[in-house]
Amino acid sequence: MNKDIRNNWTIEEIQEIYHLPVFELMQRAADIHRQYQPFGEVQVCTLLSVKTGGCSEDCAYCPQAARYNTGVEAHRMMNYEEVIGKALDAKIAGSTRFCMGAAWRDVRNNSDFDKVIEMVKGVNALGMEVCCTLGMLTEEQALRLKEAGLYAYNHNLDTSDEYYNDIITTRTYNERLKTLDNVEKAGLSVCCGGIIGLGETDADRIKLLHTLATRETHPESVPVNALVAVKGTPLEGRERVNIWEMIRMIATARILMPKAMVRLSAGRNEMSYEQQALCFLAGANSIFAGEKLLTTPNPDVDADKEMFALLGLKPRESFKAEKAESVA
Ligand code: SAM
Ligand code: DTB
Ligand code: SF4
Repeated sequence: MNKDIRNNWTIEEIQEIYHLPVFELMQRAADIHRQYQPFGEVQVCTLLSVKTGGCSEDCAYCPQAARYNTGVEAHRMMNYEEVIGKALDAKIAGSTRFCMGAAWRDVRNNSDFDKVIEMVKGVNALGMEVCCTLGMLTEEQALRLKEAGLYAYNHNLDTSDEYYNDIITTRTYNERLKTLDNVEKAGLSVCCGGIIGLGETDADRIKLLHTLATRETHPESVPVNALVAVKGTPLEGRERVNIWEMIRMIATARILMPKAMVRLSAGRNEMSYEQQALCFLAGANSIFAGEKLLTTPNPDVDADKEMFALLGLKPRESFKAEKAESVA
């Protein structure tokens, strides 16, 4: 049993790591990173909102919730050709993973889901890792996605169990956990992380990391989002998280889950190259590329290319985890 890959972390141990002096924390994270991840390699993923806005949920951070006036209009599901075109553009621009998002509470067995299944098949045929984030789903729905060629499913826990109800009241933490189990049972790769800057305490962040790092199998990828405070949402006035908080979160995630891809997700648009470099040094090894996340701005592809060149970063090839397993 590898001493670094553990799922018996205690809250106290995580607390201790999270509160280490920054240089010590980063050094520890960088050591683990160097040992478990190819050095200087960063996964480049592209997001596309295939069904935007009009969502029934009350997630306090989300510009797509129908109940807030954020200026995000509700759209019908995008058509197949358009989506495949966007995936191809993303591939040409250097992305190896394509993630399709829908502003749904949960997946329904209807014609929109049939369309997503076709999109998954189409993107998979381009040789990209396909990911979806569609809200809660059953094991049968997860299996249907898997059979269509889905590689990963994103479903965030967002924050601690205790703070969850202050942010979302229209579903429970346990329902989220159940979906993660369904995703795992279907043999899909789990992408699960959270958001900082919602007004949570350090203890909430530590609890979230504890929940992720004590799962029987760690998520294959862990997105760390900084809140994008969107006008019209209940969190519109929140202050931007400071970079050191992002670094603490990333470094702790890296130490707790050495083999996971830790994704520097929302919030990158406001970060300098230097700040992002610190995040990579702290163990982040994945980003979302392209000028839009789902509805909010993200650095453009040329700026990221410049940053990769300046820092000497290399994009990670697709299906690397599977290729490594088949050799072992
Ligand atoms: N509707 C599905 C769901 O909630 O699972 C999938 C799409 S949802 C927009 C995906 C994730 O985006 C959320 O779980 C949340 O972590 C993140 N997110 C949404 N709005 C955000 C914001 N303003 N800032 C940072 N992250 C955000
Ligand atoms: C994740 O953790 N972050 C992404 C992706 N998974 C789906 C979404 C960020 C959304 C930011 C707000 C927006 O653009 O609407
Ligand atoms: Fe809907 Fe997902 Fe936004 Fe919540 S985070 S309002 S479920 S789209």
